Amino acid sequence: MDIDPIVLISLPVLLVVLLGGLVARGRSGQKPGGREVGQGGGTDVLERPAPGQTPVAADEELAAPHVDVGPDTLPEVVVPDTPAELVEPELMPLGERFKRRLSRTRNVLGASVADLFGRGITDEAWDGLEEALITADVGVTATLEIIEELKRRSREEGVTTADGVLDLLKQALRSALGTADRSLGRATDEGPTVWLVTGVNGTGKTTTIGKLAAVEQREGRELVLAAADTWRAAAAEQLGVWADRTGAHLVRKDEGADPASVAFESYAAATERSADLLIVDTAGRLHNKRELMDELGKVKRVLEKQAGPLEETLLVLDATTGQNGIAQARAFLEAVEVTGIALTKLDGSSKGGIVVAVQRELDLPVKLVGLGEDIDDLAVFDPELFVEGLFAGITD
Ligand SMILES: Nc1nc2c(ncn2[C@@H]2O[C@H](COP(=O)(O)OP(=O)(O)OP(=O)(O)O)[C@@H](O)[C@H]2O)c(=O)[nH]1
Ligand SMILES: [Mg+2]
Repeated sequence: MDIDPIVLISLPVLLVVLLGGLVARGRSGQKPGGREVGQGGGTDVLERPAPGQTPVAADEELAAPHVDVGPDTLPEVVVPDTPAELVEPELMPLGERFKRRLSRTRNVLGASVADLFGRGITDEAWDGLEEALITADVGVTATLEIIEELKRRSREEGVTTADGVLDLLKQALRSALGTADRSLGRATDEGPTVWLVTGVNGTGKTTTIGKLAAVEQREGRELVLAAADTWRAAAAEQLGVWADRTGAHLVRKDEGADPASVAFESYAAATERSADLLIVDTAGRLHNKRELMDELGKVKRVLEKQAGPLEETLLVLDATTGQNGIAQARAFLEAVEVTGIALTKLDGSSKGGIVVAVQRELDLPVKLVGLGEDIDDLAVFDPELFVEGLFAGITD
């Protein structure tokens, strides 16, 4: 085989250049993913440097928190002026989103109501409705109460059609959901609002934070996200992706660092930049793991020491886990005071009735619901629209 002499000469040169590049990369401490991270528990604040701010060495002690900033060391996470995804969002009206995303629960609940009462108000129809409500995870006690009320009212009001029963059912569900205040708390005095987000593994904490960040940034608030999930490096990376997507600032430490110290430093960073809002992500944990629950308590105490009572401690529950999720939530509430529930994955669940059970059994408002995996798939929970969505197309 003939080999061009020019190729023969240039190959070693190419090798030297490549090796040189790899050595330089190794020295800079850059991870293969391209993101620059601090060493030995150092914190990275992935953001543009504030005017006059100077980078601090990356290997200082936890006791002397530092802010590692600068586009020179972190070029790949420079925040764009207006992240593309936040430009002129064309959001589908909330009612329409509920309609589309609740189809699975609708198949269980709405459709069966129409079928059952199609041939009159019979005992079999009531039994069938009871079963459908329990299947949709409304909860046994709430179901029995709702059925009793519906029977009484339909007798008293002379209801004879499926549409009439559906009307009563909608009213019963609306009143079971109540009129709790579902707005997210905001700081009334100086300093950033702080929301702590917690829950068992995989419920959707990080995703919910990302979606929340998009909503808040669109409304013009300056945001800091804290990766107090230090169990896996990937957890901070995941939150970092959301920070990039939404233009929020990220505070993170290396894997294994103390989550409470991330929380501490994130509040300091948020205060320093006069941010409006700090959202703290935590590692998923099982309620029966005492030391992890203690760790969560510590994160909260550290934040409260700096910020006073937190405006929100949100417990994220996965709607697809149904009644199990409620049992887990109860144990959580014993360990840490919670102000509201974010119920995720309603889109993928046929157990949408869990909203009723959660509120009733935990005595906490469902404030947010997750309706999908995308950036805009988060909604402030609205009982009216939820109930309408549940029965859309079933009755008029
Ligand atoms: N369909 C659907 N999927 C969701 C929703 N919210 C989150 N997910 C998905 O659920 C999975 C877990 O989400 P994460 O945000 O990583 O959950 P997490 O609670 O932070 O998980 P850990 O940090 O490991 O405890 C991901 O695949 C998300 O895309 C939702 O509202 N609907
Ligand atoms: Mg997470």
